[in-house]
Order: sequence, then structure tokens, then C-alpha cells
Amino acid sequence: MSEYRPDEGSFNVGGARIAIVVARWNGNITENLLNGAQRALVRHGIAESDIDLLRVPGAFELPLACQKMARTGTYDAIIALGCVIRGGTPHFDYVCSETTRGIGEVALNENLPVAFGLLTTDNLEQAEDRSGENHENKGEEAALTALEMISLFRQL
Ligand code: INI
Repeated sequence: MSEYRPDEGSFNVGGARIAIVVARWNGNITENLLNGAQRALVRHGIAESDIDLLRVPGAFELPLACQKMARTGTYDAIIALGCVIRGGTPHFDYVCSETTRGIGEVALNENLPVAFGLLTTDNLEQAEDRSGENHENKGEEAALTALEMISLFRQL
């Protein structure tokens, strides 16, 4: 059970343009994260025509793709979605840590909200639990976080 719910009531996001970058690895999970993110954006009044989607091979490719999207200067926020499931090798740790570091770096370097929607789980069951059609969906959570950050920065 998630301990955090974004403040859903009061977003100032009219006209916002958002890029979603989604990894194809574990695609059955990441497509559900994408559905969750799109649901949340549309529910908060973001026009479908203001949401652009870019698919990349795996989580490791997310940071560079987010950076490319940021540098178009088109978007108010970017949402990065991926899923890394722990296997028997250290590969999991390398992919997770580099993806996490890279996404954080893009946000700071590009001065843009980049929401971190990377599921990192021990097994498929945990990944399914966090990508279903409910408020535990981490894609939805990432989208709400992006909206909150856009809204917050408009107040500054
Ligand atoms: N990429 C993922 O998105 N999830 C994974 O679980 C995963 N595992 O387990 O290896 C994964 N690896 C691929 C990686 O993200 C890159 O696409 C690849 O290394 C090529 O750069």
C-alpha cells in the first residue's frame, strides 16, 4: 500500500504539454503504467493532443530519451516509465542505479520536472500489484507528481 497520495484537488495545469517516455522491456507492465499515467493526465484536463509519447527499448535508455525530449523546449514536464524486475544477476542493480541517476540528472540539468515512474521490484507479482487499474498504479502516481510540479512552479 502506497503511503503517499499526491494532492489531486488543485492543479494549475491549463495548456500544459507533457511527454511520456516509456520503456518496452517488461512491456505488459509498462503499458499498464502508461495507461495509468494517461488516465490521470486526461482526468486533470490535459488534452490528448498535448501528450506526446516516445517508446524506448529499456529503462537504461530512459534518461537520454528524456533529455532529448526536454531539449525540444516543448514540454512542461516529462514522465519516465519503466519496469526493472530483479533477476539472479547484478544487472538489476546496474540498470536501476544508472536509470535513477540519469533521470535525476536530466531533471536538474534541464531544469524541468521529470517524474520518476520506474518500478523496481523483486518479482512479477509485485510489478503487477503496482501497475493495475487502481490508485496503486505507479504510472498514475508519476503523472500526478508531474502535474503537481507544473502547478507548483507556476506559482513561483
Ligand atoms: N531493462 C528494463 O527496462 N527492465 C529490465 O528488467 C531489464 N533487465 O532485467 O535487464 C532491462 N534491461 C535492458 C536495459 O534497460 C537496456 O535496454 C539494455 O541494457 C541496452 O542498453
